[in-house]
Amino acid sequence: MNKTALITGATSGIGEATAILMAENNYNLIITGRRTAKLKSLEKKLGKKIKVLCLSFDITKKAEVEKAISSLPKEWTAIDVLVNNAGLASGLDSIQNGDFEDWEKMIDTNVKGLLYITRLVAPMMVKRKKGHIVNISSVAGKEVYPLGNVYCASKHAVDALSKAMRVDMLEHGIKVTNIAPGMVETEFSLVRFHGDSKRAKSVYDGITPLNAVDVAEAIIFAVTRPPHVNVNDLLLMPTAQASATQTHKKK
Ligand code: NDP
Ligand code: 8X3
Repeated sequence: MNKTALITGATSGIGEATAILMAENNYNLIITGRRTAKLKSLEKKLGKKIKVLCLSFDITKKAEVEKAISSLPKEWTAIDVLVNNAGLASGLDSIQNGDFEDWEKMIDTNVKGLLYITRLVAPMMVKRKKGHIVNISSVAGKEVYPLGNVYCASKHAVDALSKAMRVDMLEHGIKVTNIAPGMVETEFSLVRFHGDSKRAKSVYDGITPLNAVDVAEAIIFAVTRPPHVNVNDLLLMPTAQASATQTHKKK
């Protein structure tokens, strides 16, 4: 029988690539994000091979998350894997000049949104005494970099929550994996720079960043280990990036 995965932020980048790879690995999928048209086109693409349920909601809105999860049809409540991927950076500025709206967006999405969905899905896993929660953190959850302050803080929170969830889930036999990628070329920089595509593209000038499939493959590796093996934490970097602050750019 196919397993079921719920992936947040499946409308682009890492989440979309993970949905495609999980479908290839015969998972039935609950795909989520705000852009309904993108969810529908992914459903059309994957629905020939596996079962797909689209849930369109804003993860920062607690009531929307509660409504979406509480209205899951019974056959979709046996969630084997939760991929907490939805997230974003908004802006890149010093602590003294940062924008409150950017800060709230990052904290509401990366920390509070991740908590809302986990709070609602984890009890279903506890009841079944099985499941796997995969949190997409970042190298920014391990180190800070100039002007990254609040984004880095939000990803440090994800890193801490992965550790905390692992402790709480221990007696229930539920796995928790933290995946921490370095630079990945997705819509991430476009969102960070509020739609400035030239600036977004320049982030990757002179280096070969990770792509979304590279990260999706790491997620597949983690969720396909045998029952007695858990990948606790995986830091995945482009070869041209040694740390949050050090990249080797070709001239
Ligand atoms: P993308 O911008 O391509 O994807 C982000 C996804 O998050 C989209 O599907 C988006 O869906 C969803 N999302 C954002 N805000 C909300 C919201 N309020 N409600 C619901 N869904 C939301 O970026 P990535 O694929 O790169 O990012 C995925 C994760 O990986 C993030 O957590 C990011 O922090 C992390 N990461 C990214 C790295 C990178 O360099 N790209 C490196 C390390 C970690 P929609 O807009 O449809 O709502
Ligand atoms: C995204 C990667 O280096 O911009 O988490 O923080 S980085």
